[in-house]
Amino acid sequence: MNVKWQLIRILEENKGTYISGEEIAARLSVSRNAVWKAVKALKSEGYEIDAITNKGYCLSEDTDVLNADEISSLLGGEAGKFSIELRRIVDSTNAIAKDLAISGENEGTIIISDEQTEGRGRKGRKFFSPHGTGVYMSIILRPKISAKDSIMITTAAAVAVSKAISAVSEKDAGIKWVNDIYIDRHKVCGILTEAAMNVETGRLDYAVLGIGLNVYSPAEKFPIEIDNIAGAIYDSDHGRGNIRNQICAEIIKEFFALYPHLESRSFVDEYRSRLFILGEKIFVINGNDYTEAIALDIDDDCRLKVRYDDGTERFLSSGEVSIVID
Ligand code: BT5
Repeated sequence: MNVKWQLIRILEENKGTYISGEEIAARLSVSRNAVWKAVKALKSEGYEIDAITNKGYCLSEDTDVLNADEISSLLGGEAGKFSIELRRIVDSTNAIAKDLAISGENEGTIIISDEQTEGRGRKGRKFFSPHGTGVYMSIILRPKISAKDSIMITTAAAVAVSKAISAVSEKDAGIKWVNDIYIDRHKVCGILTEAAMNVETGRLDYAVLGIGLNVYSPAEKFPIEIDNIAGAIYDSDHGRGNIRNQICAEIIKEFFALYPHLESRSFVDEYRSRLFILGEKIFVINGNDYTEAIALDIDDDCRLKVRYDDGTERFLSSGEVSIVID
């Protein structure tokens, strides 16, 4: 364990109170100068650490900084299966993970960023990914499934994220078919799975599972174009803690518990029970067409069964249409 990581642990244990440089140096068996250097490095990564002569160092109660070592430690015995790479700012974690997957990177490599400049959604849409408030994560997968089952990656992830949110925050997180997680009728998370098929076998060569989650609302509000849609687990003024690392670890644990069951679809009942749109009026979007319908159910392939105003019923596939809630 390097000095920086051991120092974070000590500061976390004493969060909100001062601990002297001398005591930290003694505990880590390093010089006070080495402690000071590690503090400086942590501050540059976003940790709010106060330093007062004769009192020492104090980590602000409101610190919530993403940290790959902390996520691994929260994964416990599972940690060895993953290689977690943390970035401060990237264009898109999915873009990076895709390049790595193409160059042969193993399943279980996870890219997490604190900010994205080109966060992407489906069909060329953008995913707003500001600094310090969310989690933007892409997981490289090499699933042994047929390409037609790839939607199951997204649906398993939707179950995993909603369970992880509820476990960490006790908030009720529901799924909007097919890839969005909502709290109080606001979108807090979007999921984008990008995959490549091996044309000879019809199976997936790799898949990149991208998850974007608003943990805190941004202090300066969401951009106007998504202000009505977007929400977050917590308001911007909510007290912070080690929440983002916990959520990352929970999502990884929950997703990889479902991952062996993509073909058996054993989690579809849970997906269905978390869908909050069933029985509700929705609009089916096909190109520029918006058609009113009632969402009735999903089948085992996670196609959405809807009834249109004229009484006709159809199964919609997520590749063809999107929906908006009323
Ligand atoms: C999604 O697409 O919601 C999938 C988003 C996936 C983002 C992750 S972040 C990590 C990884 N790296 C990436 O580059 N992407 C993935 P879609 O269903 O097409 O929804 C996009 C729409 O959501 C936009 O057109 C906006 O209306 C809305 N939106 C954009 N940013 C949002 C945000 N931060 N919170 C809530 N809604 C947002």
